[in-house]
Amino acid sequence: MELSTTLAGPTQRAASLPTPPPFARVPLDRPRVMAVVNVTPDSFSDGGRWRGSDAAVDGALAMVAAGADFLDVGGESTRPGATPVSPAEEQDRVLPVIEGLARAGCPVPISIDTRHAATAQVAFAAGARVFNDVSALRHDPDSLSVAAALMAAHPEAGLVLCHSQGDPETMQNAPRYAHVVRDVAASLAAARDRAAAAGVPAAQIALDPGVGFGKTGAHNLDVIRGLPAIAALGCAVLLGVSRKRFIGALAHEPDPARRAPGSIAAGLFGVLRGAHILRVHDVAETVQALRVWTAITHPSEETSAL
Ligand code: HH2
Repeated sequence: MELSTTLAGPTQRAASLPTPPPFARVPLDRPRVMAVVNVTPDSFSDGGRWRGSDAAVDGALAMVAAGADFLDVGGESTRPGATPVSPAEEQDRVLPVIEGLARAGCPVPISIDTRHAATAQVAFAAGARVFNDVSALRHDPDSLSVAAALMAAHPEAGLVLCHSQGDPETMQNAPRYAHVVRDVAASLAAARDRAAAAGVPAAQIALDPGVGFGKTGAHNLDVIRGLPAIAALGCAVLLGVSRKRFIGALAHEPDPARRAPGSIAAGLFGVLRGAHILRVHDVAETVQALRVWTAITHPSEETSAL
């Protein structure tokens, strides 16, 4: 069998869809990197990484220097089985970092990774311009109206709606779907429509299939393969596979900090299938992989002069 025939199915691109408009002012004409800045004691791979907010600010700016296009600051772990934290505690963790980044003139948009409307509000007041909610505005009853108000007040800002089934505490207890790709795409379409009905334009929305959020390893692989169904919804697509449990299982690597190669493999495949933004811990490694990827997939003056 011809190699091209063998590869036709799984490597098919997201059927030449138009490029979505810039997300939080970042053009999506090439794959972009969102760096994870967790200021939590218990995140599954980088919990406790920073000793204080100054170290987190320095670490985040180093990730920008390494090529990150967004910084995603989070103060609550949403790993499976995580204990929820109060909005007040979450804000104590994230605000000094967002304020420090804003003071330092951070050149890329700062995202706040939160399920709490009040945290999104204070984060925006401190300078954040992306609201990333892994519950797609379902966890906190105020989130829909707050997201709509923030997006209206800041037309250059972005909203990430991420699919999850259940809450972090219980979501990995036997997750079930009739058809995981169809169910996730339908749920994201509904989340987008709900936000649109509240006044958020589709151009300000990115959709994320929520790898690991109420999904088995097989579900995760299916949603990555099925990304064209999500890209077809017409919004920017964000994908977070970095260091996740299914990468560890496939790579036989129990240490999350050693899962960059597997994460990059999954991320690049996601880009081929329609992801515009990869949420990653290993910024320099991912940026290098994407530069080579982009040079091959998007011939330019630079590549023809090699
Ligand atoms: N994954 C995590 C957290 N936030 N946001 C989006 N949009 N997509 C994701 O896949 C996603 C996310 C979980 O990863 P991490 O932040 O590294 O771990 P923890 O939740 O333990 O802090």
